[in-house]
Amino acid sequence: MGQTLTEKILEDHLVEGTLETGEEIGIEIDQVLTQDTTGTLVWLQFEALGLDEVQTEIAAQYCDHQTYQFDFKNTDDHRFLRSAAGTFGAHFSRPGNGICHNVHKENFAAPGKTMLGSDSHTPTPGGLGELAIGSGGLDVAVAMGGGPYYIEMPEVVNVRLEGELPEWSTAKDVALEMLRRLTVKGGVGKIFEYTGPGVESLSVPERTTITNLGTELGATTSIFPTDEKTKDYLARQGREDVFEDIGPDEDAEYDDEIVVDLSDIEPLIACPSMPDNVVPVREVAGETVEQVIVGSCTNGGYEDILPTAKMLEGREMDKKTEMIVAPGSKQASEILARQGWTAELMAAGVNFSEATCGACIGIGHVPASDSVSLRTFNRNFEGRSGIEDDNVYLCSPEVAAAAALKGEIVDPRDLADELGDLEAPGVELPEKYDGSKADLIAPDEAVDDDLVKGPNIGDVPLKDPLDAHLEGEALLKMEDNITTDHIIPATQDILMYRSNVPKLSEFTLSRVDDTFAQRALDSDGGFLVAGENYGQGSSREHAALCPMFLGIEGVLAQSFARIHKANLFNFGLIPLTISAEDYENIEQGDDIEIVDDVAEAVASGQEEFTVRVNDDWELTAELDASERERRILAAGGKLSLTKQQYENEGGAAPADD
Ligand code: MIC
Ligand code: SF4
Repeated sequence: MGQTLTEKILEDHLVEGTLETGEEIGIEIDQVLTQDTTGTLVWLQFEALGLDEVQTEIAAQYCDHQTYQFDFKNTDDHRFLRSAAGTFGAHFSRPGNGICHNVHKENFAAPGKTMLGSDSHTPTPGGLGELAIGSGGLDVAVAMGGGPYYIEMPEVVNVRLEGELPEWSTAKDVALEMLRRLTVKGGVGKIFEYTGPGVESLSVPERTTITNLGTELGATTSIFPTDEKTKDYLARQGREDVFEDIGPDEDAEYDDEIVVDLSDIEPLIACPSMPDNVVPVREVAGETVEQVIVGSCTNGGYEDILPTAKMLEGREMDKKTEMIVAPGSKQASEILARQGWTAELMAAGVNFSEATCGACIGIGHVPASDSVSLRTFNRNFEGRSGIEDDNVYLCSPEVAAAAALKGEIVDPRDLADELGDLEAPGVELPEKYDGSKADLIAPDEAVDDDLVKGPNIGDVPLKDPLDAHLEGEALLKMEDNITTDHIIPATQDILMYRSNVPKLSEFTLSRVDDTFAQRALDSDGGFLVAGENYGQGSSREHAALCPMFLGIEGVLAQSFARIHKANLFNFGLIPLTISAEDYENIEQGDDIEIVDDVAEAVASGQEEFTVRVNDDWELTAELDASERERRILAAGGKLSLTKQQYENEGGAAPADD
């Protein structure tokens, strides 16, 4: 039987387990990526583990999320990250050089390699045939020290692309179509492998837009085979030498198949406030738009900004609308500037930002109250833009530029009819991606050889081993699809405490209930209750670490998002699955008691737990955990467990068993 591309790459990197769906496997990691808001904990944990040198082929530390450095704490984080990269042997990308996924794609992504990153959009280089997975920071620290990364072998789904995209339809619309069909939880436990005749019609940047947005489906990752287009892209980046011709066998067997006919795709838009709230643009046409932003790791490349420049060239934006271009990388800005496109955009009324995540997480360009903002980003979770009750729509750069011209949401095809001389810009790559590398510091150019920690950078707290008896109040009952942005928001006022867990914890779940953190501290622990897909979105391990710091013992939810569930194990919080009926019956404030001897039951592999509610009624909750995850939970988290193992093994290979 033939193999899928996923199976081929995993088999090449397999160090434990077999490639059976649902089985836990350990894989060797070739490349790691960290960024500024998760990276500080990565390196603090790397240090706490007693590791002293990066073991992966490539490790890259980017400073991209909070590059404006509004507070010395941000700048201290950046200085610490530079010192950690220098001390331990990672590449360092300076603030303003660009968003991690964009800069990584340009400089390091390579077909056939495995990669782990402490950011949920790490799958982006899947567009070049790299198997790239997002995870919590501790998993990245361990992988960087040479340890395997463990996951449950996902289902591999074949997304067969047929036909070619019509004019004005884009890769973003393909990704939005996937979200429309499958929803934000449709990809949990799955890897999407793109195949079929439609693949060759898409350029590498278009493919990476699709793999980037695969994260919003909850997928483990998404991947494309390589071909002449991949080779050509790498050659234009001056890295043809890393090209490998890889793809699935012709008779590869997949767990499932989805067919997407590209020729049926029309301009789509995700309405507030979930990426899967997708409709055709024409259905919401006419809505006044006050702000348009083109950028982010999804659509912030040269190839995304150029179409908007072509559309705006020689025209002026509507007077009601502001438009910001936030390039994904300095490489993109530099090439656009050299070619004169920056000036064209500016002349049309556009403002340029430095290359940063910024507005994507509410840092800068916060929309006005009661206004519509159209963004080419990947997430529009409520409040993420920096204002409660926001109205953020997600769309392609073409739809964004059309709205800037018209001052309202408009299908670009209709605008083209109206204007008569507006041509579909299509996709164009530069002859050479010849941006400067001045902002990328290689390990052999490092300027530091010791860690530099400012006063806001603290230690990572540890939890005690799991107790036999767990009891406490249901401190908060939440609905479906609670994101990690709800648990630990990423806006500027809060982001600057990412390296200071006690302070950051004060903001835990503040977006759902601002009395929560204090109530948790006062009640010395307790439980969280949630509906489906708890913890979707970002990889930030703070969303598990802060509840742990506040004394939370566990989460009872109908289902969990993949990365967050791994983070709950990593920080010693028990994730228990409950039925929809039991979820309905539990009330906030109820007393929750796990009747079993929890420490014993977790260690012995018990799957069903009896939970007594208010000493009145009982429910059965399930623990779906591998042996390794049970050991982590029992030890009070992965940091404690891995530390013990390193000590016992005298610093030997950091496997989790
Ligand atoms: C996001 O898009 O939500 C972030 C901010 O990039 C996060 C990482 C973080 O919380 O620092 C992610 O996607 O993992
Ligand atoms: Fe940055 Fe937004 Fe991409 Fe996250 S999704 S890496 S915040 S641009």
